[in-house]
Amino acid sequence: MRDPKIVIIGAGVAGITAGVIFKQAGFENFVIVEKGSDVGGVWHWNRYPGLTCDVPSQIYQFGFAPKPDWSQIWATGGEIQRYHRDVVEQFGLTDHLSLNSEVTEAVHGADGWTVTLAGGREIKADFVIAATGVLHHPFTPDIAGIDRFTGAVVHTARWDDAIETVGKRIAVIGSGSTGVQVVSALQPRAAKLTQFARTPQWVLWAPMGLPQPRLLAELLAAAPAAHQRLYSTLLWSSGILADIALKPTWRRRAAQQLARWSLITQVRDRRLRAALTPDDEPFCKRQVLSGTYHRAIGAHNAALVSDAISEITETGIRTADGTHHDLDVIVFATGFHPHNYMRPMNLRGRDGLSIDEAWAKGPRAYRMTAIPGFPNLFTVLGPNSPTGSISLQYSAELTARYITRWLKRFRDNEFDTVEVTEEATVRFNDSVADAMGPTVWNTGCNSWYFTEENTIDLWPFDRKTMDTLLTEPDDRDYLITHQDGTLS
Ligand code: N01
Repeated sequence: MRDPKIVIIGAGVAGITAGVIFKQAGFENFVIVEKGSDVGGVWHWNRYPGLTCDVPSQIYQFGFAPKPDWSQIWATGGEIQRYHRDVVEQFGLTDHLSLNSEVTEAVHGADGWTVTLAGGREIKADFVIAATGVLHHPFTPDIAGIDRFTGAVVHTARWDDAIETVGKRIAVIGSGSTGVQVVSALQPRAAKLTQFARTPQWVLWAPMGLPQPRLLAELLAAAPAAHQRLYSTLLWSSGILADIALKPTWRRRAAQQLARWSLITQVRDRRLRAALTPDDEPFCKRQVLSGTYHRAIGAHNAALVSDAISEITETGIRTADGTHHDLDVIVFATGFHPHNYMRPMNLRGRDGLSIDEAWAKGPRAYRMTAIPGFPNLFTVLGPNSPTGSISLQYSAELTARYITRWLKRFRDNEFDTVEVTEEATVRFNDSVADAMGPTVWNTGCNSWYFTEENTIDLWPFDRKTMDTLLTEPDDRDYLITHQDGTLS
């Protein structure tokens, strides 16, 4: 029997899940290295005003850590961050954590993995689990004059509480989920709020500030079995969301009509409504939810600017039509580099193959978790993860359990290295490309779901298919080496 040594990179949803599932399966010899100063991943890095999860909290939680007493139906970022901290403590991960530990290099050699941290510390491991997340490299566009501005500049994913926004003239650049939330939060107390939204997005009305009834919390706390049933029911009913995304049925059309209806009923001003009307279909991009945005952007102190930004000056932003907008604060709600995953670290697999070489044509993996050329390395919430159609926590738990199958076999001396084959990866990615055809994501919008190679980096199957693909590894899809050098 061997005791596999495991390095989990990242202490967000994926890393915490991997840690808990490994522990529950009897694997204790792991360290979770995290570049941030706290756990939580996006919920640690994102602290902008108005941050609220757009997935109801009774389903945006780990299956193994039900929380009965969320204060809102859609919890705020701060409460979700505290939940992650509590889970880490409750499930005994604290001693496994190494915070402020950025991995700069992970190299596979004859004696397994060597993981190097910024500062030079090396960790040897039998397995590396890349749980590095999707939305964690902020994207700031390179707009001419950006360094000239004398006011405050901030990206939403690196919010600085020292920035004064009350009574200020604020620009918010971007109209995605983040832009919509931050506009709603800052508008009421701004002197003027101008949103630069070169592409409007459909905003589906939802009462995001709705409190979760205290009685419900008490009932769920008193009856854990009922809580588990509620979670399972919510998981099951979220299949409707996957169905809307995957198939062009009446359900998709009805949901799209709701988004259109939200705009028509919320925005009476015809010019503003026209400016807020997207060209693409609702749900093509990650659907934005808000109960406050349309009111905020229509307020007397708010303005929507659709013209492209031509430059940033010392005192504001000039748009392509020549108008200068005087500003005190510029907020970039311009999203992320979503397809970086574990990069820019120097990750090298068999024969020195780098992840950049392996992903020269875009990020790809087998069933979200294995990459050809990288033995004993798995991703949790890797390429093609179901952002926005299936619970991420559920997907991470399923993937982590799948990985434990390999850990058990390694422990039992059944192999030394395991690496997915190129053929199996191509086969899987071909099936993904085929299944993308009828999805709503493929109806002609420009979203962050697309890679530079024009593939859609999402999960185009339902949850049942995910269960099937990630329950038991299929040895035929893997190259397995044994201690005596034999291959199977
Ligand atoms: O980022 P985005 P986001 N000039 O990429 C604009 C999750 N999330 O941070 O569309 C002007 O969607 C860009 O314009 P365009 C959620 O999955 C979840 O808002 O390229 N504008 C776009 O409007 C979400 O989908 C929660 O024309 C420029 C915006 O920036 C994902 O994060 C909350 C520009 C970027 O939108 C990302 O959302 C928040 C330029 N040069 C986020 N460059 C939850 O509640 C870019 N833009 C869980």
